[in-house]
Amino acid sequence: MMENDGCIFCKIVRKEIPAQIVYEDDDLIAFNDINPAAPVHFLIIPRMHIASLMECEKTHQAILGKMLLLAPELAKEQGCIEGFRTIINTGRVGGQEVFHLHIHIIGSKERLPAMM
Ligand code: DGP
Repeated sequence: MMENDGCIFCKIVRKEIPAQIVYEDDDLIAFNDINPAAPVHFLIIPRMHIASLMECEKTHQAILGKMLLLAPELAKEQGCIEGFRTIINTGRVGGQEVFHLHIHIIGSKERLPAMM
């Protein structure tokens, strides 16, 4: 399914509701979580509506790889120099609240000690 009318993240993709977008390209969008759990907390989502990791198929291999590879790139840009957490909640039992596949990137804005 390409889009889902009632899906809040599809509405963000279509710019029908605002979000603090930190990255976008033809396939993916990343934006700050509305309810941040840490100083850095953003979500990477595919533009196409995929409900969750459980709905992913072989045809989604490239988009999944692209999402994962984008994570460290954006995390670094957002200030997570040394590391960050990634979370993909899957299904209601897995804590998923928004049924549009997303990766949480969570971390701190680090300040590395000045190099001697
Ligand atoms: P999950 O439990 O993995 O489905 O988490 C969904 C996350 O999405 C949750 O941390 C809050 C965030 N979220 C829900 N609605 C919105 C919204 O309208 N805008 C933004 N930016 N984030 C949202």
